[in-house]
Amino acid sequence: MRQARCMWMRGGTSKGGYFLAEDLPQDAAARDAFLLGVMGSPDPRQIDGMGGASPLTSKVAVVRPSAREGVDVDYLFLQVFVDRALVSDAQNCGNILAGVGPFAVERGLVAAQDGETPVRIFMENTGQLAVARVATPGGRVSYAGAARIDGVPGTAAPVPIAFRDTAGSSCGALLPTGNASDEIAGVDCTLIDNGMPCVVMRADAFGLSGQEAPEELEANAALRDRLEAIRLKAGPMMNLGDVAEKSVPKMTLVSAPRAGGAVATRTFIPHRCHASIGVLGAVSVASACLLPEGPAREVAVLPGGAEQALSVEHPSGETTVIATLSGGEIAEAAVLRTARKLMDGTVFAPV
Ligand code: NQM
Repeated sequence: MRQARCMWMRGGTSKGGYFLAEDLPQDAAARDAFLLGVMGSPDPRQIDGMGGASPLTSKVAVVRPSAREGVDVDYLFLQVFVDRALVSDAQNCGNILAGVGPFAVERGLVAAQDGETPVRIFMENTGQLAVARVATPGGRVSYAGAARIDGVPGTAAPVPIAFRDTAGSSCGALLPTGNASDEIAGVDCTLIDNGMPCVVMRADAFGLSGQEAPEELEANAALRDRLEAIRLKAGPMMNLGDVAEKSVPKMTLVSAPRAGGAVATRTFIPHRCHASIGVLGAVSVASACLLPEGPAREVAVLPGGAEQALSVEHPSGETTVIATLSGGEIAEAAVLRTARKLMDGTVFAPV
């Protein structure tokens, strides 16, 4: 049995293990084998591990003090696949990111201020910076508060997160093909990356309303096959190479908003349908809505102004992306998340 110090946290609408880099095996193959054991993968039920049998609850944050100027900590996100023996650093995660600030303060990597502590986080997966504000009344992390996010019951302390320069995080450019719209397998797609590579398509291109429940969409084998065929073609077009074994790009179906928001979404991540939407996924889809043309713009209702609060509707409510525009482009995107410490202790795995 191998063991490691670990904190289990909910970050936004995801959940996973948070580790200091020094507490994990330094060799990547040994680290990944350990994390598969921790989660109980590969197994659709993850019965022999901590994972929750969903990609949203089979996630890991590896955090270390940063050697970079003006940065507090470096954060590496790892997706532990549920039913495959695969650990991937090919994507970032803005939900798990919400727990990184509190974790860094709790582990003493960042000195807490009285009131609120900004934590500057370098996101290693994409080489970009996020600033999270952690509630620290009396110099201690507080998880209690009045902030509410859809997809999580109850309320908690707010963790506002700001992103800058996320365009082209993994694909090299906001629009890796240079186009707002490309046709793949007869479907009009926006291939976009503003923090998360996404393929954005109209739900009605698949004969859907865009309001279907995730379970109904997941049960639709013909839809899943069509989406995967498009995804495998989109990967190389987005400079992501062969994406057969990667969890990006995400596949988002958009339709007109129904609840007063900017756009309605259903997102495959990429094979399971998300219960809500990823944070950086929402930033990328909101960015697609702001393009002058393309499938998202065709259905979106935009609030207008230099600072636009774009409410991205999803199966369990909405995620608001505050986009600050400069010269028609998004200069900064901010989201409100919450996080909760669930367990602090030692986790074990057979390897
Ligand atoms: O897009 C799920 C999540 C995510 C990723 C996924 C995320 C993001 O909800 O920033 O948060 O798309 O795999 O945690």
